[in-house]
Amino acid sequence: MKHLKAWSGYLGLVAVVLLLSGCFGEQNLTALDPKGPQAQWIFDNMMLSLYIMAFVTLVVFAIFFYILAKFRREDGDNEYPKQVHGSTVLEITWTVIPILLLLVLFVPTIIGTFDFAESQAPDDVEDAVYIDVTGHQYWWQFDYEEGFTAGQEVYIPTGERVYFNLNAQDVIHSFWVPALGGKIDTVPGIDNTLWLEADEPGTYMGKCAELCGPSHALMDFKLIALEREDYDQWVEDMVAKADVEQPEDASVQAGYDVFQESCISCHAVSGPGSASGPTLTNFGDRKTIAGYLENTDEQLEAWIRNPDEFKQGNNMQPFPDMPDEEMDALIAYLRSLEVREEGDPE
Ligand code: HEC
Ligand SMILES: [Cu+2]
Repeated sequence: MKHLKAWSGYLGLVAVVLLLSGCFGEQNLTALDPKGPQAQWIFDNMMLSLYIMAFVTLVVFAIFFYILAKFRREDGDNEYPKQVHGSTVLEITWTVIPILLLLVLFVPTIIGTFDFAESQAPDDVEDAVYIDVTGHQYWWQFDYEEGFTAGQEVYIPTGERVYFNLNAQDVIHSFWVPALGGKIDTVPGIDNTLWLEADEPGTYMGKCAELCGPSHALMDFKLIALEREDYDQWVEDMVAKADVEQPEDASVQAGYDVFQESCISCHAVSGPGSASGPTLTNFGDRKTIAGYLENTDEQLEAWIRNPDEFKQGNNMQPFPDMPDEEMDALIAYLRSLEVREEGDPE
């Protein structure tokens, strides 16, 4: 009975793990369900090493149990069997086999590692996308060649390699989109490079994968892959939006004034952006606030009044005493900062 209980406990644990891995799968936050060629490559090699390990384990255990059975002491065995010391054949065998197995893993690993760090598209590819990534405590900045900046959400076209040049402003972070490929550190003063490719349009979760301070675990971002023509449209809209200084819509003028007064020192809404806070050119399109809070008006107000409640140790100034009508105007203005329309492909 006791054993049965212990076993049902283990089974329960397995069920929970399976359930949890299910949730991760849905948010595209798993390396076990690859959505691009690089992630597929990593997955295949992981499986290869798993099969090799399983094979070695099986062989070793098979020999082990065979020997246990064969050399078991029988009734009447009162003497030591013949003792063997050293065997050149065996020594060579168990040295050569692991070398061969390691070579099988080594060669593709080296080829892949160099391929992933490729920083330039081949000459015959004309309109490859290059994006500069900067890690900050605790948010991500994405600078596009077209002269605009996005924060927290990076847009790429599907079906082609997109080249990232990665850096950090303060401490070491690590850029990781598990469903699309390998992670790479972003290091102040050092340029690291990585390309990623998404097979299908979709939203892929990203994480900071290097402990970088108290809110490290909340340093999430999203990679949004669009078909090439939708992506080109998005770039065009972002370029147009990044040129706008004054709001086009007079109803948000009051909020714009509050923003100019209190927020513009850290947050750009146009041009190539700033480095002290996320650029908000398309904040209205964000699925989340600060990478992880649902983007609702209530959450937005709570964030502006006390960001530290959500992300401990972050570098935004709190505005606990902002009058309600200023807050409402400000939120209306922030909502107007969008380039995507309802019905645009996700
Ligand atoms: C001292 C600089 C500073 C000031 C002033 C400031 N912010 Fe921030 N803000 C930040 C930083 C830094 C972050 C990123 C926080 C994080 O995620 O770690 C941020 C994040 C945000 C975000 C989330 C952005 C995103 O991409 O999801 C919003 C919205 C925001 N701020 C609004 C405002 C508003 C509105 C004001 C003015 C009332 C303001 N901020 C004033 C520095 C500032
Ligand atoms: Cu980080």
